[in-house]
Amino acid sequence: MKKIIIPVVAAMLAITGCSGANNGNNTANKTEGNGEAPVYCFVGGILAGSWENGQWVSHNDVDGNMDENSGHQYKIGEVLSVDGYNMWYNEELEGKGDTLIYYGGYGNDGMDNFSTEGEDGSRSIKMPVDKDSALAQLDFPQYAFYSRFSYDNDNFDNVSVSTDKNIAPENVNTKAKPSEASKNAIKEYLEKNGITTAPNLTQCFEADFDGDGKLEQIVAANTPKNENYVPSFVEDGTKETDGIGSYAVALFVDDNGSAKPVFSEIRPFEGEENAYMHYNQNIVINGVYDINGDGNYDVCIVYADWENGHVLVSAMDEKGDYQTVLRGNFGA
Ligand SMILES: [Ca+2]
Ligand SMILES: [Ca+2]
Repeated sequence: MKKIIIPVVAAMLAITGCSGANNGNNTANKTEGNGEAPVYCFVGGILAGSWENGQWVSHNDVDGNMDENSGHQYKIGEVLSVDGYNMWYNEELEGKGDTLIYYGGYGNDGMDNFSTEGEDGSRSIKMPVDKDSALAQLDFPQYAFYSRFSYDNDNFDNVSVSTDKNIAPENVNTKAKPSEASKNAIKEYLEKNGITTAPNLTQCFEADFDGDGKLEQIVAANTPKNENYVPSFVEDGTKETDGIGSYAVALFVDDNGSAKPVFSEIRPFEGEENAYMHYNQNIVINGVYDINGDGNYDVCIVYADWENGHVLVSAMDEKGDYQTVLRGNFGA
């Protein structure tokens, strides 16, 4: 079990010169009653949900429902009555943002009355929002609401959380070379699901994620595509469809070579008529963190599809299987 290292966070904040890091004004972060502040989590600029009262609360349904009103409706006063969001990128703390910046989306008309317009047409709201204000009573937009916490850095919408705790597991190699076991695991997993399209590993994270002294890998794989993002099997104009298809998968590969899916979207190719469905299908792992501080790692994912997509957090359950615990939807 790893320990949370708050001094490291404080030191990094000091180095990056962020305001609000050490002002001791964390009262807005506390819930009345149980003392543990909720941890709100944004992945790829979309609110995925929170960890509160000992459980995950998902912004949209985790079962795949793309309905705009699915899931948990947050209030602005919940999400923005904190003193800021710590922004993580590549397993490191980039800084803390005390302003929500948004560019559009659904259902944000009310927010516009309380936000400031920037030169680029974006709008911003300074945190913490007064919990008793009219703004705090508004609903937080539930679908396709893209936001970030700083103008200064392209990485600042990667993974953002409302906790000051260190959420990065120790010694994560984000550019690890996929092991033979990982390569085999992806190949076998695709074949087991009827896909013989060439395996194409796009990311590999390596660490002792479970604290047993041995290294595990989390690997992502996407359909091979050309420079125009067209899946190679579509471009080939193949009429042969057996076993061909697009995929976006992430596997956890244990040190003994056994693998478990962290995320899996597999789509068989059925010929020209459904070719477009394969174009944008893509998974990116934005990071592996411990958002709720329970010692188990939580995989933060952005999955894009043809006309929509979602961000999600996948966490290991008591049986050792991965389940989507947080999800936020976006798209047309
Ligand atoms: Ca291990
Ligand atoms: Ca965790």
